[in-house]
Amino acid sequence: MYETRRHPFLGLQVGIFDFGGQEQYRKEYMEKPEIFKGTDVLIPIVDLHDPKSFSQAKEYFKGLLDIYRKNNEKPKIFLFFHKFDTTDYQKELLDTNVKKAKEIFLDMFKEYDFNYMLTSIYQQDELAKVFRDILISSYAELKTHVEKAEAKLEEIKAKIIISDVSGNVIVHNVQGVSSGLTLRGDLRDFIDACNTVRENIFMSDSAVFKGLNEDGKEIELHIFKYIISVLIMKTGEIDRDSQDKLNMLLNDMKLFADLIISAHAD
Ligand SMILES: Nc1nc2c(ncn2[C@@H]2O[C@H](COP(=O)(O)OP(=O)(O)OP(=O)(O)O)[C@@H](O)[C@H]2O)c(=O)[nH]1
Ligand SMILES: [Mg+2]
Repeated sequence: MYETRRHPFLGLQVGIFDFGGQEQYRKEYMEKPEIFKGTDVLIPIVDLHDPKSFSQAKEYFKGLLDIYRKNNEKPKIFLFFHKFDTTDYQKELLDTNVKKAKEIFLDMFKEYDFNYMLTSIYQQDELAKVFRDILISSYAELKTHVEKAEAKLEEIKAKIIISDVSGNVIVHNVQGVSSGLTLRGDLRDFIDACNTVRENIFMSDSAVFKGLNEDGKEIELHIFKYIISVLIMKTGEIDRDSQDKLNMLLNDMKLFADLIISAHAD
């Protein structure tokens, strides 16, 4: 009927429930409203390549909203207009379907904290950002910090990846470093190892780690408050301006980590 997974993100365990869309499954779990209790975020997904399913999808979503009404809960809703791509599908039809889908679905979530996005499995980087934004949507303050960091990264002449200690990428300026939401394996292992050293040997909340070779290649890892990691990769000295901006970024990320901790406490 549904699959569940846990995904660590910014120091929280996010529980993900993936509900099967087939009729027999829907029938079964819709009769058990308690399954939906405690939902923070609901992501209804519309298949843009299958306009014939739109009215059925609408009925399904209405049923879900009924359940939330009965449970007396109001999750945040992010509607995905999915398969927004032309893989085995015509551009003209896709455009028609987007228009039609918007007419059908956009007015049904008015009473909710609601957003929609056009998504595709072939746009992994976009999807990763969408999920990141959904996961931090409850914390308005965090969002401004992420946006600030995003802007600053463009101006610094070093490769930088900001992630949580589990390797969920928050922002970065390096091509090919992340596949979707998570950092590539070797760097993830590095962060994990440093984080263990931080905890077991340094016994402190924050720590800095460095590695370098004879060619002047350097890698620097800052861990802030056991949650945020900033990985910096440079080849040789970086200019003064970049270094200043980098220091500002590090300060801001330290604050960011503090904010996450106080948000968790709330
Ligand atoms: N073109 C395109 N195809 C996609 C996209 N996402 C998924 N698919 C394809 O759609 C088909 C169904 O994908 P699933 O992920 O199984 O769909 P689902 O809604 O989870 O199905 P149920 O769990 O049975 O409800 C697969 O063949 C996928 O490859 C997308 O963004 N674009
Ligand atoms: Mg599925």
